[in-house]
Amino acid sequence: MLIKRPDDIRPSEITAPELYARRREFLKLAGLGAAGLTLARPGRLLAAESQLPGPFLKSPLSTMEALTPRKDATSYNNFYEFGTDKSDPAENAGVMKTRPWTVTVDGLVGKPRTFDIDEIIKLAPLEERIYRLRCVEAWSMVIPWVGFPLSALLKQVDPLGSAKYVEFTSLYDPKIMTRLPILHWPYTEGLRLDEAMHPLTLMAVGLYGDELPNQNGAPLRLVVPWKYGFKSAKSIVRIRLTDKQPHTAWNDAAPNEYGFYSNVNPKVDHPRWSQAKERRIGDFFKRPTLPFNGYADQVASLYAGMDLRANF
Ligand SMILES: Nc1nc2c(c(=O)[nH]1)N[C@H]1C(S)=C(S)[C@@H](COP(=O)(O)O)O[C@H]1N2
Ligand SMILES: [Mo]
Repeated sequence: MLIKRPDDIRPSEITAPELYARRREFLKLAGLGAAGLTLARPGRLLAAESQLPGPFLKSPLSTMEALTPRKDATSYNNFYEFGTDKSDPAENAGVMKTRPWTVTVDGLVGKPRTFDIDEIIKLAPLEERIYRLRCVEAWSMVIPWVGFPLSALLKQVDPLGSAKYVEFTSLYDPKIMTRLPILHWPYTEGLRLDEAMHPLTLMAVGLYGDELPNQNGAPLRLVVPWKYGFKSAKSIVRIRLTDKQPHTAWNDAAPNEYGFYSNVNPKVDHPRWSQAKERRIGDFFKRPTLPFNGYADQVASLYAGMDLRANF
């Protein structure tokens, strides 16, 4: 049960009459008429602060669960480049410049290319996708992302038959980021190519109808909803297709604690704590953690025949 505090309600959530009229005009222009069901909530449609091209398609892949308050999703973060406390990224990430920004997509591809972020944003229609995010630290949130399937970006560069994995590299700028030797910088993550091409795998450029705040990984971050949160690399500058399993920051730092696959698995405990339950941010009581974070129907077949205890 979510009760909004006044300071959680943003101007863009309050639909002024003139904005509402403009929205109806817009729908007419877009030929969408009464198809409002497929669009994002009215109050978000014309969010003045968002530079993202809308309207956002409402994804049928969204969970119907109550959203985590925007304030929590943007102030309780993990982004170790900006500090290890949950409040550090919101306090420190503001100095990161997210324009101009380029993302190089290369490696085992037919057409390697460096994209400008504003080009990427227009590659595919943006969708609002509400996903659960389950952190390995046993807390979770429900976040309305704005983004597009990673497959739409990968198709632009023609992956070669020899490509088996995808490596994601985050920005590392020691002038503005921590030099703490907890992880090897830059932060990297990796997926198998079939995981990367799965329709649930999202490249996010926004949340709650607006552009991503820096602390959430602006201007482009990965979201893989059936894996622990740390798989979802933030502020990505490079995506490389490879034939070998990529190194990943957490696996390199503590291989016995963080595997390459990192599928949410309530039966495989972290060496230092149980993964059977999780605390939804804002809730008092813990709830059981679901296999693959509740996305088993869609993704379990990717791992048919694999021992998910050994491949944790
Ligand atoms: N570059 C980078 N990406 C990162 C991290 C990080 O420290 N650095 N933390 C990860 C972890 S542990 C989680 S749980 C999610 C948190 O995303 P959020 O802050 O948007 O909720 O980002 C992931 N992506
Ligand atoms: Mo995490």
